[in-house]
Amino acid sequence: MMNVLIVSDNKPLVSFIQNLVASNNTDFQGVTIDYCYSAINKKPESLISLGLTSVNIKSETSVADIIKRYSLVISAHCKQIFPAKLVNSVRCINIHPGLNPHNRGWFPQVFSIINRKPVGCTIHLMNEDIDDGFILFQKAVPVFEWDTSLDVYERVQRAEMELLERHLVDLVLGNYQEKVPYEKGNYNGISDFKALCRLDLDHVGSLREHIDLLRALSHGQFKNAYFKTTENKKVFLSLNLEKEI
Ligand code: 0FX
Repeated sequence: MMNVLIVSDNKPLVSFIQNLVASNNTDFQGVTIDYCYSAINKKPESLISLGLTSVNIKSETSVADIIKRYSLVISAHCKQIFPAKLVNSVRCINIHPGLNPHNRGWFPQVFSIINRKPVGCTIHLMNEDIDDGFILFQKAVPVFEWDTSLDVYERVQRAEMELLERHLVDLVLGNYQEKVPYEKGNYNGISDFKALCRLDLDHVGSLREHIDLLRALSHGQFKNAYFKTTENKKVFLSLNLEKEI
């Protein structure tokens, strides 16, 4: 008997995993999977409707309980960073929407559109550093000149699902080779993202550079890029790109 905990704040991903497990139940015989969302999630309703319960992965008592009960913990886009105690005590796997070691951290595709580093998804063992650790499975996705952040993100999410479809059983059973990332790569935090959002209207650069910045900050309804009016009010903007057929 093996107990697995999946912590996710991403409805499409966790519902994909639940369906995968349900339709391949013979592969998961002897495996019990519990599903949780993180306690800091402010809009958990859709996750609760899938049967997920709340866990505070930062609480020492929750961590002690998880260590006792589970032999594998999977983060499928969890909002909380796993504490060192947890990753050093139980096998922890992260499903990350970026191509490690490039642009680890926040919103990898946003930074990849700007700095042109590769993007995709990575399933890796967790260590104490963010989005670091031995790589188990990866898939790169292309970035086109007409993509916004949302276009690339949707491509990455499809790639995550493809990898999970092929390898979820391997992850649970430990059927994989661990690859050491060939370099530490680079990391972007939320403050780097916020700095990009604050547009400097006097910035001088090529039009290509400016279009890249704006499309990297265009993601559906999110109000990311802005400039300030003379009355110190924010004006949000995003870019709409349409490639002719
Ligand atoms: O599932 P996820 O990609 O993010 C989750 C966690 O919320 C996040 O904290 C964690 N680092 C990640 C691995 O898993 O969904 P999301 O809605 O938070 O973000 C999805 C994309 O939406 C992101 O790549 C860029 C875009 N976005 C998100 C926010 C919150 C924006 O453009 N602006 C924003 O303010």
